[in-house]
Amino acid sequence: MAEQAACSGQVLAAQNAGATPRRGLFIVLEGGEGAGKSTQLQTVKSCMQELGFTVECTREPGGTKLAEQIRSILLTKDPDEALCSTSELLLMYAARAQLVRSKIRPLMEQGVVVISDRFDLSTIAYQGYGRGFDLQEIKALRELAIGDFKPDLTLLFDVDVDTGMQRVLQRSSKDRIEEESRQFFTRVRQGYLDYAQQHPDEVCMLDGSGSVEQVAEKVRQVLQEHFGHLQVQA
Ligand code: T5A
Repeated sequence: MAEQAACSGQVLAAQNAGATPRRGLFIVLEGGEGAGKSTQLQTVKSCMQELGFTVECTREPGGTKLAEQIRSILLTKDPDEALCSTSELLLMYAARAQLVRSKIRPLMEQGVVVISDRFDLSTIAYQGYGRGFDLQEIKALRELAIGDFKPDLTLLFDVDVDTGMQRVLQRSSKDRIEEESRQFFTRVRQGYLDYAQQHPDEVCMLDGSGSVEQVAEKVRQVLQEHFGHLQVQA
């Protein structure tokens, strides 16, 4: 029920906007650790291809040569020097500014559908709610880094913190941020839930606790509802 309500505004907006997109689309997958978004990236990609779109996938932080170097600083724990939270926040936006300008926007101008594993909502959830940065300060940095650029649709995969952490624990190694506490990830999840509730026209929340195939089926339904009516330009 909440899922349908969260999605309906975006469907109407797309229909009212006319049948033929003049540019590509930008679709983002979001969620806390182990929510299953990277697993569903392939579902989103193949579904949009089946609808006739040319698709490119990327990720945050990263996605370009320079932004991947920033990712490495962000996610690799340095035994000699801790990365401070302010540097972490600024590096997230440095990577994002680079990715939007050198990859996402140019691809969209060619009519490509760009799908990203994480984007700006991650910063609100992790650095805002998780680390405690003021959301207005984050907003000011966002405007500097990417202006008013935002996704056409964000799919938010939601699982409870324990389920997500259990899934991640099964992996052999954790990155620097994955080593944070359960309380940190509880705040991150709250950040996602608050944003989704406040922006139902931007975010479509999906229950990520079912099997991979059950979640994939919901993803296909949502994409069909949002983009199935669009005509792909030759
Ligand atoms: N970050 C990022 C910030 O702090 N601020 C920012 O602004 C940005 C952009 C990125 C890190 O950077 C932080 C957030 C992150 O900590 P990452 O390597 O990209 O790091 O890692 P994550 O995005 O967190 O990826 P995860 O792999 O942890 O989470 P996913 O992508 O949600 O989960 P996924 O799909 O890899 O699945 C995890 C495990 O669960 C299984 C999978 O097989 C896998 O083993 N799984 C399921 N199991 C059962 N049922 C399902 N439905 C399942 N779906 C997946």
